[in-house]
Amino acid sequence: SAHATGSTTAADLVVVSNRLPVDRSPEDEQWRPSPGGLVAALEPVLQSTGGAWVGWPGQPDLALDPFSFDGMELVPVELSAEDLELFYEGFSNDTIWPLYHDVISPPAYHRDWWEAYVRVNERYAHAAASVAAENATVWVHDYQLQLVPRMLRELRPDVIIGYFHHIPFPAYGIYSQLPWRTQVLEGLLGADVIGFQRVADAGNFARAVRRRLGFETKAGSIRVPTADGSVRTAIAKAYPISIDASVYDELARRPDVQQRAREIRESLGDPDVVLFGVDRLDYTKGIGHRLKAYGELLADGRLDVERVTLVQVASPSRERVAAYMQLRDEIELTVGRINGDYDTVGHTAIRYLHHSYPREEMVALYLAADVMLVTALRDGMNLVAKEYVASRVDGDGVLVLSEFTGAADELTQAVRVNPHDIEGLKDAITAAIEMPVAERRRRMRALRRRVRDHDVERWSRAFLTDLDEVTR
Ligand code: GDG
Repeated sequence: SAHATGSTTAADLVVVSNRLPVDRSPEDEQWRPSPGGLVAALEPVLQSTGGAWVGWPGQPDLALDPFSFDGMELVPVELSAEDLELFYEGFSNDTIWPLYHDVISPPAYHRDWWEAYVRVNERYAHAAASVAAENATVWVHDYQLQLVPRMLRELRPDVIIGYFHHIPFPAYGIYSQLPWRTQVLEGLLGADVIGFQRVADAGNFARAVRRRLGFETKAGSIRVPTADGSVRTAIAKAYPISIDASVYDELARRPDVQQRAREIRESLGDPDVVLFGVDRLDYTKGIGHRLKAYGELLADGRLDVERVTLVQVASPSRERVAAYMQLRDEIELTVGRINGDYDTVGHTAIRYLHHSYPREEMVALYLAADVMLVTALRDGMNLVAKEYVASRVDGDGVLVLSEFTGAADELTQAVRVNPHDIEGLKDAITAAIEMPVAERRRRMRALRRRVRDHDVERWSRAFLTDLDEVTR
């Protein structure tokens, strides 16, 4: 029941993110909601407040007027092919992304990328300023838009501004590489509330502000001097994001989804143990480390392909960025070698899938997986870990979880790993496979309680409540 009609109104709540929460189908040109936790959490709030969402509609050089969709006002920001190359693929995904994930891949610093980042952030700030009502609340999302809070404050000193950072914020020793480190901090400090995934990220940010700008920070409050010579307070605090757990719970209880989970196991040759990994094909996710550990377990004879299969979904991501092309080549070479060495005619070591799947299929895969492998080298949160837990309505299944994810702060009953320690990772995988059923169930019960009680609705409420308490 999604109707798109042209309109413009002033909104009391405005969400700003790189992408609008809709996709236009190339076949029938109709807008459809893009599934995701953020949309699920914010859509009801926006609908009840008559809110607006500012973002890129997903196609280059598409000039569109604001339109209503599903009870929200959508405000498209136009990005040219050049903007996408310099601002999105360049500065966002080849400078900030690797730098903020502890330089797993070397960040590239290019002045023309930075100039595009400034120019495009200005465009988002103007779009938000144009749609926000008097004294509205504006909630800006993520690393592509770090300059928007300050730009927006200059354009619209009346609005309350929140910013949520979905990825890690690195230690100062790493952050300080950024040639524009001062401007980015000043950009973020335009917000009244600056939210992070983990307590450690908020701490890293506050330290960077102290070291770089010399502002006083105390227990998450930052004293920011203003142009008129007074001082205002910005809050830097952790709000760990989550998922709409009930959606996964309901899907996992559907008979057709459970039937599909059984079919998946059958089509894999009915192995005793299914190991599962699903990630965007990204160098932060530790897919190579996971494959190395698994390959060695097969080589050592500790695992046998007649008994065990690894299913790895690697969804296509950022395919025009060189580091991602190189990663894909590396991963596919490794998968080919392992399969060539260990496959039998009837059984495969790794079922590798470079595809994106509908959510039903994802949940069926979660249900089919005895052991879920999340081995990220650095990850803001990692929602896959939470989705696996929420999908295990049978109370079984083991989560192996990297300590370098935000999720590890919360999901303490997972089997914790340091993915850099290949021996430790191998031991964790075998421990997960051999874990007695009583222990599996005890751990899963605690994990499920955590995810159910801390869902995405609670996350957005916590953030918006803190924003509500800001006074101008
Ligand atoms: C960033 C931060 C933070 C993946 N493949 C398919 C598919 N997915 C879905 C997963 C999950 C989402 O994509 C991935 O979320 P993650 O949290 O695991 O990782 P990032 O994409 O890197 O997200 C991260 C997050 O923002 C939120 O703040 O947790 O740390 O890096 O929902 O299920 N979904 C479908 N088909 C696929 O093939 N349907």
